[in-house]
Amino acid sequence: MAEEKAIKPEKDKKLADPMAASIDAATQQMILRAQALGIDTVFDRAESMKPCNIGIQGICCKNCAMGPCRLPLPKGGIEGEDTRKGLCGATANTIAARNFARMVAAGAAAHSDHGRCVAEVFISAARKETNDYQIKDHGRLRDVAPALGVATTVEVDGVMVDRDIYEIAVEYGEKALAEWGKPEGTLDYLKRAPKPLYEKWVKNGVLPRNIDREIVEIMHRTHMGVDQDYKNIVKQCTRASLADGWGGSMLATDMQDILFGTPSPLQSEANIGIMKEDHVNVIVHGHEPVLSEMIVAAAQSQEMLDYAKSKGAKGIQLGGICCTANEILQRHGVPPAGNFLQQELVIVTGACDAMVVDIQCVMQNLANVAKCFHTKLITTHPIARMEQENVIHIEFDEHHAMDDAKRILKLAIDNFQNRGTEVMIPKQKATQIAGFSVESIRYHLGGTFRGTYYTLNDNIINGRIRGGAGVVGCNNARSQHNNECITLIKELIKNDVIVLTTGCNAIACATEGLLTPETAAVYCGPGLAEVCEVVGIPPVLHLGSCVDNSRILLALTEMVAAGGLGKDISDLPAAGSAPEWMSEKAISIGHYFVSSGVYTVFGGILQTTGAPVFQNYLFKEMEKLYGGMWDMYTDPIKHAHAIIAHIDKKRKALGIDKARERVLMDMADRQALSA
Ligand code: SF4
Ligand code: MSK
Repeated sequence: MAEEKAIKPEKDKKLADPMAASIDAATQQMILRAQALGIDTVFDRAESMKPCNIGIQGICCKNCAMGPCRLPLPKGGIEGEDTRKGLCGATANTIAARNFARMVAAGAAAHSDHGRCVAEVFISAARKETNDYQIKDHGRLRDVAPALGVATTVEVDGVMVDRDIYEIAVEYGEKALAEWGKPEGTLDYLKRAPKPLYEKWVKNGVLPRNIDREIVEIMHRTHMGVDQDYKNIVKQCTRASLADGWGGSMLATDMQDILFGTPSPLQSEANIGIMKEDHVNVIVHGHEPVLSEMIVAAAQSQEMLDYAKSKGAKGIQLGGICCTANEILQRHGVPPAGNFLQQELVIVTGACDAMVVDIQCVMQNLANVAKCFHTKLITTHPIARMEQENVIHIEFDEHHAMDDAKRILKLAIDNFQNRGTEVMIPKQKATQIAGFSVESIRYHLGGTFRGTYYTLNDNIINGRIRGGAGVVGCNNARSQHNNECITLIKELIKNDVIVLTTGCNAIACATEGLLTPETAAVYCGPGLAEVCEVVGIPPVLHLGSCVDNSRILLALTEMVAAGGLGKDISDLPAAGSAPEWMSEKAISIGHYFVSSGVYTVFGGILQTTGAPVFQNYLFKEMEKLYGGMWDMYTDPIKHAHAIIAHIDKKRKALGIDKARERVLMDMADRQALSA
């Protein structure tokens, strides 16, 4: 029982103010409960540990044992020459650029290694080495196969016929996996980008050669005494981040869609209140959907349902945290129980019978919180284990995936009877529509011209929709949970900016009820509200998990292809944003968006402020190379208006700045506009 195992609150320990820590009532309630039980959470730890003032500015180097070398900005700023240097002579620009590059490398590695694992499962399924996974979405495979040079038809007796789908899958899977380490050439998927963007990458010499090489090269270049030109380091950041966005992440999304189905809109719920007192509650957390897909299937099996009933439960309630949540939400409607900062709190309910984690964004303190309750914490991935003794490791293997999933579920079901009596599940949960993809947006916003992004572009040209913003990323305990995300997005949709969202930001939107078509009438400007009402979509479209930011790249590419809004992504009235970012993956995402021509604004602080010349390169000079640039705003309203100002600048450049009555235009008219 929770109270028996709880740690006594430390005297004089600083505790978070729940109201200041989160805007979400369920979160506030669970923070209070944790504090009453003497269980510390990330919110309390953020009170007692403040960030290092030099590290946060990006100007601490620990790349060799002569350091750490710390280069604080002089009080009053730098006048004249910046003479700061480390023992080896590394300047503040070099140090900050190296630190930034290592974040890109870690982020790109995380996404891409996830993609590699999916590729391996994909190949097993294609070769029929496992019965648990099939090639599910044949149409999607046929659509993307040519991008890796895989033929979908074959000549038989002089006639072109469809190739066997499993034959295509084997060749596609093997070519996909080769993208991580091919010895020659450049990544095949880069050619999916608009031609002018691809040409910019060629001109600037940044086409990634293979995924692993670009990440390794960052680690080499940032080793002591190698690359000491911040511009050259940023160039490698571009290569590695493109290898993530247009490589590892995009391949992961495609292969997951082919294996598990391309998402299409569905209804679900979100927040801790999705947990049920009379059900076995199993929470999956992390990023890779390969195991969680099996857990979903196992939880729906009669065998498991009967077993749960035999132990006194009414059923099995699955829920998710972080991006594993988004993966099983978008394909099966399984509701997320919360986002990154809520992971400890679902255990604090006392009703979490098992939490199953895979990779990324999993707090080690989960083990300490689980120890205070009956919760079984189960790690499943060979590269992501925990040192605490109460953690169970059940290693997942795609060759007996269903058996692994059932074993995990049985553990959870057996544990149902061990619950204490002090269960407290907050009531809060909200309805959401999730599961948008490039394909479903094309369908919903394609109007009578379904098959293109015609209607979306047309509504931007006629001014009903002012522009678009991809608002993505994490929560960060240094700011009020969900506040920056929600304040920013409400301001954007109020100003007729349609929002595409992924990751924990999407879960924040869901818990705040922004992912329903009805939201439009309450929060949107008149133009966006009208479009949402006519089409029946929410003003904020949930596009999935962190690797699914690749969907946003392709949605922008579709907008360029549909015509009327310029010739490149950088011409579009669109922007990117990560208001509550915390992960290195967000830096890789931000950099591939910037390098793809997107003005990208981060909330909180970027660890670049201690090196103003380097920061200026990211914030201003990069625009000359790729058309996109970084920016940073702590205030979410100013953040929103920086995006709106950028959208208006692009509208003006396109000649569509004057709001106009909707005019029906044909393709020639729209092409004339972009000429
Ligand atoms: Fe200091 Fe240079 Fe070593 Fe960095 S690489 S810790 S700046 S001596
Ligand atoms: S999970 S990377 S906290 S979005 Fe993708 Fe959320 Fe950020 Fe992790």
